[in-house]
Amino acid sequence: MISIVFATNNQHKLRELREIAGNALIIKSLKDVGLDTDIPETQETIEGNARQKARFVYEKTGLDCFADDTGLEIAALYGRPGVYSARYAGEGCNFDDNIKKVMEEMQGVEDRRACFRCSICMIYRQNEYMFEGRIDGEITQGPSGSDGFGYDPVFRPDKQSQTFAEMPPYLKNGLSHRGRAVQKMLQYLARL
Ligand code: ITT
Repeated sequence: MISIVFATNNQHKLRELREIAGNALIIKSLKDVGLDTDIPETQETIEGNARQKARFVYEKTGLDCFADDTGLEIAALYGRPGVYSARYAGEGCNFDDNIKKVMEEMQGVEDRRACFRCSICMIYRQNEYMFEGRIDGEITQGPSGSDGFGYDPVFRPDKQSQTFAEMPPYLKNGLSHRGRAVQKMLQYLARL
């Protein structure tokens, strides 16, 4: 059984990863491997940030690991919040602050198309791999639902009647940017 460290400080992502991977992988948290530190995230693309986070944890631990960087890209906002999704409403902001800012900027905007993009960088047996996942959808008029995290209450995937936050986790994970990127990673590992 493959054991791999997930280079994240986001407990919601960790929970989703364990749900998606099921019995296919043993996913260790940073805490499990005794790493209690903020991981730098200073790049200008989600791919760059995923790589930076995975390399940081690999350099500190020497263990097989992967990192996920995700952005919500809203067409009418020229791709924002994008790589700035975590701190969109400013330093120290929370999920509600970010949603509030997006709702204000999208007030009265007709074109509500958006997508989530997830980049995963995996370092496995000293080699580096990238996996991508994307889901298209739209920004709702207001938040709805209490599952998930981040922007889930205001994102409804195409062809769905519920926001990610209204869906049970297995449904979100079956459709989501992260679910798609992780499936590619699992398929790759299964072939090795
Ligand atoms: P790590 O870097 O420690 O993994 P983070 O929360 O900083 O955690 P990201 O930079 O990848 O992670 O994520 C940016 C933000 O995008 C995140 O804080 C959420 O607000 C949002 N986000 C990420 N994945 C999401 C998802 O599946 N659904 C809704 N929002 C999400």
